[in-house]
Amino acid sequence: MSEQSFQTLGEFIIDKQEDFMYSTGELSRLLSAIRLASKVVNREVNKAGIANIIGKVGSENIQGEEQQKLDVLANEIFIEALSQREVVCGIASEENDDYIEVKCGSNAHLSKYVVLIDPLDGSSNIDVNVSVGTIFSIYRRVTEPGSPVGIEDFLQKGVNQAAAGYVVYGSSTMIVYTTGNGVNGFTLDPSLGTYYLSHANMEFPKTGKIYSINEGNYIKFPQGVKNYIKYCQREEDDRPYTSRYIGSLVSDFHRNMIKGGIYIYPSTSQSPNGKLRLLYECNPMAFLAEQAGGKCTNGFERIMEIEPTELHQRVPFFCGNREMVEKAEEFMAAAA
Ligand code: AHM
Ligand code: MG
Repeated sequence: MSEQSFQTLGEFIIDKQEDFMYSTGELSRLLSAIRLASKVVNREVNKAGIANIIGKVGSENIQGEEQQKLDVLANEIFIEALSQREVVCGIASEENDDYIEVKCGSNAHLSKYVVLIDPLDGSSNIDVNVSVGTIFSIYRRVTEPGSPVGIEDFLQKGVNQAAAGYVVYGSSTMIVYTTGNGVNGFTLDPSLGTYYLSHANMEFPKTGKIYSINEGNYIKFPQGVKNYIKYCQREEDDRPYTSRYIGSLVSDFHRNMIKGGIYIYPSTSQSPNGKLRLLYECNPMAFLAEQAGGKCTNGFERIMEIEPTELHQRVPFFCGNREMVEKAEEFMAAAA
């Protein structure tokens, strides 16, 4: 193990604080709050199987408390960690209809950051013991600090992100994030409860051979996507490619960034904007992808330049190796 491997996430955050112009340490404190909340969620995710058993026993007692769903619990854990530490002035979550104004303490409303979060993405995978993740996106507010946060603080283009990242609760738990100076990954040592820098300067390999898409929906896909899938399957040059789809965006993205691949959730005949949310899922992944040398579009235009119009807006999503995304875009343009 190199000496660098012993750098903890806490040390890394402090080291990098100087990279930000006019830094007051606020973004560092915010990232530390996310780091802490992720450990609590990790503990809950890890005992999901056993908690279920306890829940069944518990439901027989007089209190009759129901087992809380993990995505609801994860939402509460992140919101609490972020608001109690007074490191943000507002939070928008995939789990909540509207954004939350944080005004619990004297400093919160002076904070200059808002967070958008998908607290437990792919949560339908929990029942079958498959990896899930948390996705977060951080912006500087556009309204004056001291005034109440407004919807315009959240409806910002992805290019304005100050930081973004994800936690993958997998065979090991990792935090991967960017503040616009590359992408770094940290693996949790569960015995110490400490994240260590394990993947410095993560980058997509130049070429990739994996395509990730829910092919069960093939019949509903646009012609360009159908043609691209056929291209991936053709026996020619370095093809056919390998098909891998977990159905958990964070895990599919993580694998593709390490091994080289493309993830697609396109529009379908039933859902013209696809399934994934621009603000909670696509923008943060796009920021990470671009920082790792990849590309992210809706099939035609850059995800991070789409003007958001509502909090829960959905967009078609093509994300991964630059070359692969550009090839898919060629098929989309040809069939448009
Ligand atoms: P969720 O936010 O409701 O969990 O949905 C997002 C998830 C992604 O993690 C995953 O890539 C996708 O939905 C899978 O959708 P499908 O089952 O339609 O393929
Ligand atoms: Mg989600």
